Amino acid sequence: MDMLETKKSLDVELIRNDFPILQRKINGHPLVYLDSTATTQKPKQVIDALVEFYEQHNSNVHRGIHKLSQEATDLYDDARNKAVKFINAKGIEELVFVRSATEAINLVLYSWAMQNLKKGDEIITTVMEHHSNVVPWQSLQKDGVKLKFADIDEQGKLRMDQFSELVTPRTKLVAVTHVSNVLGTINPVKDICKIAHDNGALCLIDGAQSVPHMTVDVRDMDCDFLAFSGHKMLAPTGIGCLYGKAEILEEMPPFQMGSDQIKSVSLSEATFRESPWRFETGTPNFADAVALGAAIDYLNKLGMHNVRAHEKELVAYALKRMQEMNDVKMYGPTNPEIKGGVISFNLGDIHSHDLATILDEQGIAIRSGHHCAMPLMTRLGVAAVSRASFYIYNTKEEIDIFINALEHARKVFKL
Ligand code: C6P
Repeated sequence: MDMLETKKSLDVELIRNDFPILQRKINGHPLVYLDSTATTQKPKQVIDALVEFYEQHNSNVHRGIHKLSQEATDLYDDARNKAVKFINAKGIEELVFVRSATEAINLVLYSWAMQNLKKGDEIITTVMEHHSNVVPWQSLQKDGVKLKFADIDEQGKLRMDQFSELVTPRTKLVAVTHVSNVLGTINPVKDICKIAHDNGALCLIDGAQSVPHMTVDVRDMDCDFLAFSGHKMLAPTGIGCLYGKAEILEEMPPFQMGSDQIKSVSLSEATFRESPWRFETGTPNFADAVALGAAIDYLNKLGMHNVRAHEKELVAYALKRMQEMNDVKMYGPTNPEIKGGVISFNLGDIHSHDLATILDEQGIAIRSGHHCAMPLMTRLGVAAVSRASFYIYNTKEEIDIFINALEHARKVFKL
């Protein structure tokens, strides 16, 4: 037995008991859920928090002075404090609740980039980005803003040599993912932020695939913005966060206009409250925010270093098993130290949708297609890939079931 066998980072059996959906059968087989990169499953602690909120505390926040409204407001404010601490932000003024990572990036587009960028300014990003960190910046090209992409090397690592050359004093924004949702590559975000700052640019990190899986410390990383989604970290859909440095958010106008964000309104004009309220207009998604708070409690209890250690162990095991197979082409690093819990691959010339269908017949959920990363598909020279991704509730036994299913698919397709 090696160290990995003897030193269990998480008690996965206990964890699995918390996830009602893992008791389900799919097509007559126990569910093997290998699609947490798309969205994670929810533990009963999070589901219960949502139910309890609606059953016991539901009321609009920051509006009423009655008891229920006070309770709802306290729970909502607690949830924000939990999110602030989770990423080591300085205070609540740095944490804006949004619907998702995508909306967080769009907030930066509308409230910062559109206000500050002009013709000839440059944004540097990478070929491994999710569409949500490409398409918003493309929309500025019509105003003469240039978008430049750093490439990856043959192992799927960001070419830092090229990236450093692309960032110049013309660069106003660097927008890079922390972890690729396809390659699993963990980017050196601290170095990336430093290079951006040395050239006078701001740095936005897409944390959609890192915040749920590892310790992310915005002060240590020194990013200016960080975007992430609750539904990828055990929480419900429709709640996400934008972190921004206080001094930058304070200078930004609101992205949407309406209620709650307002200090005063006359018939001709309005003045706005400070961050984060200025950016959260209308009735916020307080119930899901409270459930996000419960998800953060759950992850803190496990310990984010244990979450990362468990995923590293699973990805190392899956990589080893897949490397032993014939006809498997994997994309992205094969070193678990620089790879999140994501393996994208193709099996012979089987289309990824066909493979996903065959696996689904055996209760195994993987994702197939372009994974909202079409520029990366073009760079890899493929139309689509299959993707297995792991989280706190996955086991090596499930990886064995997955590998057996791949072997079965090879036979069916006569590879
Ligand atoms: N990736 C996947 O299956 P939203 O949809 O806003 O919660 O997250 C968008 C997003 C942004 N950045 C990265 C790196 C992402 O992986 C995602 C979502 C999912 O890969 C759904 S397409």
